[in-house]
Amino acid sequence: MEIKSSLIASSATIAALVVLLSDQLPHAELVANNSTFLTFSDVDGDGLDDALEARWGCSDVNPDSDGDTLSDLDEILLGTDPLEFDDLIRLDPPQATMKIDSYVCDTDLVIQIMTLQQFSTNNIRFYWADAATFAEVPRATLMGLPAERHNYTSVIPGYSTQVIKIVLPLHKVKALGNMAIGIEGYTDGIAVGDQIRFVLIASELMEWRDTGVFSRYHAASSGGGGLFPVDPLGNMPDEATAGEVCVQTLQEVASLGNGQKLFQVSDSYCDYLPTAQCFVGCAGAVGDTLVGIDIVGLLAN
Ligand SMILES: [Ca+2]
Ligand SMILES: [Ca+2]
Ligand SMILES: [Ca+2]
Repeated sequence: MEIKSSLIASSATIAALVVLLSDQLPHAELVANNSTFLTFSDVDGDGLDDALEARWGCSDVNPDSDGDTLSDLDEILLGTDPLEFDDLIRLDPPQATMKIDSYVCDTDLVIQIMTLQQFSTNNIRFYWADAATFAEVPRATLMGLPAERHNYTSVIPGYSTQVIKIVLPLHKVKALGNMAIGIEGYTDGIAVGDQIRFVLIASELMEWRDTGVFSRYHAASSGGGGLFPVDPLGNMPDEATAGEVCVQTLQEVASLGNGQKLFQVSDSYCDYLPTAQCFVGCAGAVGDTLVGIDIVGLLAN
């Protein structure tokens, strides 16, 4: 894996951002005012940074890990398994899709927003919430963040993919404890959105998805998702077995209001993923409950 850095924001931009944020303290919790933009490299150029390739178990030197002509990024946006050969002819017609993922790089939390589109994606809005606060990050603040945008061709006729990366200071995100980051926007004129829920376990930031990254490890009926480390490099709590990752199936059991939902762990085990690590702490008891914040649900209401 390689890490790259580039200087994005000018000192004038930073000064403007600091002034802006002094008036809008809640958003300052999430906004970087550093001038560096540190992310993992995307060595094979498929739109997935090496840290995310590792999370999916994809090759970081092969843009199409399973050789079915769909790129690893295409597959994640389509919801197909990038490690299982798919027959392009038999695939369901693609839909406009927006997904968000994150990983830790040095002192940054890199937020990667990915879209599958025929024409364009616009009007992206960015939200965060903890147990007490629900806030939209003002567009001017968002535009001032260190960011990168790339477009990729897709093997799906008429479609392309777009990746936007934003960096946030990791320590600020951690300071919020259990929280969520959500995005919404319009892809080909269709409203799309996604969210990441974060949980702090033994001071390590964990990402928690109802479905998605680890869903291929679950039976379709389980509604499964996973709880897994955001940091791909280590400093993990309670590592039990190198080369494995904690997977939990979470069932929604109640709505607590204000965007908070109660989930129950209905299955919990360790499974293999390259470079991932298993946690004693999160291979916890089936029946445990967790409170999660549902930004997508809040926006839909
Ligand atoms: Ca890649
Ligand atoms: Ca790849
Ligand atoms: Ca493929």
